[in-house]
Amino acid sequence: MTRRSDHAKNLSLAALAGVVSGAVFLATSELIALLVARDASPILAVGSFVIDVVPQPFKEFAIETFGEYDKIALLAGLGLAVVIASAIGGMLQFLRPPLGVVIVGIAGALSIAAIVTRAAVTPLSFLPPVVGAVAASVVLVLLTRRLRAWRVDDDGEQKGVDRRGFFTLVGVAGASAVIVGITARAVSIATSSVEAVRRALTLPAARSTVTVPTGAELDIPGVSSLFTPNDEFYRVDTALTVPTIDPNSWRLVIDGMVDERVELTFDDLLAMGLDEYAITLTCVSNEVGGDLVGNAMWLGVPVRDILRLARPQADADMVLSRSTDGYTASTPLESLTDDGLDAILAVGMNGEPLPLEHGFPVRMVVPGLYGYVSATKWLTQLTVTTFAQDEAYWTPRGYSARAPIKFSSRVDTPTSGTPIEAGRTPIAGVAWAQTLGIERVEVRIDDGEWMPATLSTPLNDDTWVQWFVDWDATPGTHYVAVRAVNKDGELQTEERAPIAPDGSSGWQRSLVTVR
Ligand SMILES: Nc1nc2c(c(=O)[nH]1)N[C@H]1C(S)=C(S)[C@@H](COP(=O)(O)O)O[C@H]1N2
Ligand SMILES: [Mo]
Repeated sequence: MTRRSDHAKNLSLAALAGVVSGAVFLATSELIALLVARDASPILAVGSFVIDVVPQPFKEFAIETFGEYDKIALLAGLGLAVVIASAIGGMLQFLRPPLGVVIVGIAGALSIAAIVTRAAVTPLSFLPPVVGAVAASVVLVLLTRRLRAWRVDDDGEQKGVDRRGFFTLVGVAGASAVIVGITARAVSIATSSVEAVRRALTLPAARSTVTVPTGAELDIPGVSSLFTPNDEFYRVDTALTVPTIDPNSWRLVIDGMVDERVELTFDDLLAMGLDEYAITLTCVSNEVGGDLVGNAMWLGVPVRDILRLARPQADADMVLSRSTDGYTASTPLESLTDDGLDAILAVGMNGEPLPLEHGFPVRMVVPGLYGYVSATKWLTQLTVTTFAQDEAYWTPRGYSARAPIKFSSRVDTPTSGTPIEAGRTPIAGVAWAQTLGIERVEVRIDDGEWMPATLSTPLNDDTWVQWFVDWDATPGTHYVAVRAVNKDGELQTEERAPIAPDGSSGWQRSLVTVR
């Protein structure tokens, strides 16, 4: 073998030793996290940290490109980064010891830094990365010693022994890391007993229910159902892993500019009496024609009744709601106290307790405001304050502190991707103008006249309505445009706006192919 190819082989083996040590780091820290500090998994802490610090355009890119899989994509990217860094660490340890161990130490330090930025830090939170770094360093040192002995120092028979020693250690450490790492994570998810608690939970019956009028749901294939099933409801949040809160230990603190600080248990909240509310939720990141909007039947308690217990002071103008994972939203106080607005703390969604990913056990839902300024999931605190004094999670990240929903309309069927047959076919979709209601929806084919659509019977002014027009589709490609008019008589603006800083606008115009 030439010296050059010898060198290349040494480096690849050193890289392999590094990758195995990296796996040992992750697996050991997952195991220790499972045992002593569940929220201190280095990979998840670093992932959450990345979510909080990446610039806004990246986040938008991730949501647009990966959609619901944005978090899986992030973890895959992080995994790749770990593999590359570990391989480099292995090569450095081989060429210039102890530089590889230094890299492991840096990884441990970065993990600790990421963990302490999380909300749920405990005195034991530093243990998983520290133990992980120690275990990884030991394995890295042992492996590079063997490798050096086999490839550089030994002659003759001893070479075979060192070679076997190297590969045995690679195999044993690598396989154990994979098994321990995956098992620890799986056990951590499975033994989060909160899902079991949720399944066993029966919420009290609603004192008042929402009557769904006949004609509220159109019978047209392809149109969004009036109520969005929970498992199809869009999910948007900054939580890399879904927070798990046991309702038995849940507390809501109402503090800040109030006459009396109040603390409520889950039972206190239920004892206030639950009512049904149909409210359509919308995300500020919803593009024109997008699907980050959904309608649900919520079961909950008006926020105004809860704030009243604490008696907000006269000069307050905002409520900063906080979730267990540190996320915050700024909601105008008057949107929560107005008697005519059904801002609620929800515990139920479409007939069951809130799903974990939609905020179990308690979230806020406010008609007419984008989710990021109102719909805090995993809610634990309501701080009465002012816009001058406090800001929420998205405010320094390029989004408005106040964000009423821009009313909009969407075509559900036909879609741009699927050609349709010529002949009579319905064009149908949904339109929403939370708190005001939709007056009218109009559809235009190509450069034709705007045609009035037929609306479903509205549930209330806080929910979307379905609409349709009967179209005699002629072969070719056609532009289908839609726009709505709200009950104030305002026409949906044609002017295009991006989602930042306060929501997209414009008319949806989609190209439909007719055969
Ligand atoms: N704790 C927490 N609550 C949150 C968020 C979040 O990131 N963390 N995102 C908000 C945003 S931007 C929206 S649009 C809604 C989405 O609620 P959903 O996931 O139940 O549809 O939740 C809001 N509540
Ligand atoms: Mo959102």
